[in-house]
Amino acid sequence: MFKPEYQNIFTQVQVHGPADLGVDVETGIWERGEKTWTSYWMGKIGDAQIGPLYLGSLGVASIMCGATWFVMVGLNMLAQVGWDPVEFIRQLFWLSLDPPAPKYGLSFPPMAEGGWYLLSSMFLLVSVLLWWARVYTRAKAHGMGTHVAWAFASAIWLFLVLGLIRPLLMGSWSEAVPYGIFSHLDWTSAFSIRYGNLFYNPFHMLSIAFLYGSALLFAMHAGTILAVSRYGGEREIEQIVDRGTASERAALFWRWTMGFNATMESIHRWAFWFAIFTTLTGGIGILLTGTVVDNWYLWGVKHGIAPPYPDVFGGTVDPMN
Ligand code: 07D
Repeated sequence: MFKPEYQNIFTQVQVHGPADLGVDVETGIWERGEKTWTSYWMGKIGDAQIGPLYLGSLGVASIMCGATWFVMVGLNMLAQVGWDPVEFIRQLFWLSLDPPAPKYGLSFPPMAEGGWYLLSSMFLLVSVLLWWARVYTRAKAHGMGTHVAWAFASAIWLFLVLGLIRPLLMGSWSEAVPYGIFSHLDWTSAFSIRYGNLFYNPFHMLSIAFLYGSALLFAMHAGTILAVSRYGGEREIEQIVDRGTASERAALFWRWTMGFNATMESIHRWAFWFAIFTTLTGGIGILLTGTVVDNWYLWGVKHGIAPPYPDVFGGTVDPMN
């Protein structure tokens, strides 16, 4: 019989006890916060207990830099609509803070012609790096591994390639990504077309395979655990030592359906590496574009990946020649 409660996206059980302040950890110069409260609605999607929070020096500095970037971008957009808040909201998706024009190369342009873009970018960069340091140091302070920090580093690698490393190699800040909703989408599309269709870039192919693979793994893992949660399957780690029926059933299910099963540990290693490889390969693909390879379609033809167009219009021509 169909039991809709098993398909519910909301957490089914909320248990409230005394506030859990967590294990004892080093906090540096910052006092450890002890304020907590509970939220029924947060309890629907996660732990109902909010807090205690710990921002620390790195967190405060990161948020200040991030907020500076955000406000700089916002004020530039507001200036573009003559400081009219209604027009700001109406045109928000089209507004954009753009990088300098190509003529400025790697020099610092006038503020209104990309100066604000570069200055704000510096704050964004520092903010992201400080947040990474916070993730790393908090993990250390908790006696944890630094896995989350290294996965985050992979995303930062792609972010750095797009906004810093590739523009430096190309000799122009104009190569960087604009800050705007539609403008960054247009940039992505124009980038692909300019370099002969990114679909032929093998690292874009890999990145997509890992991105889709991450989604598939996530669905398989989440589905499996929810399916055995009636046997306590969501207590994943205990299942390794506290052998019950949940993980055995889940493992056998996969051996029956595909002949092989991941383990309670290895499924998380699969997920971790698929996520990391999405942005790691992506960053390599972007780094090579325009620096080593100027047209991915012609590159694909040359290496037997893509077929050349039929000779009816005089064959495939390199638009750069
Ligand atoms: C972007 C970087 C990390 C971000 C960090 C955060 C802030 C602060 C502020 C909250 C995500 C920094 C912090 C900004 C936030 C506030 C206030 C991670 C990022 C650290 N593509 N494509 C990919 C597909 C096409 C293009 C990746 C599919 C076209 C370009 C991925 C399709 C064209 C680039 C992917 C498709 C094109 C990509 C991104 C299908 C034109 C990249 C992975 C089915 C539209 C990027 C190698 C990711 C890349 C990228 C998927 C099509 C262009 C796998 C499925 C042909 C220019 N594409 N794409 O996780 O790595 O990003 O390319 O059509 O740069 Mg693509």
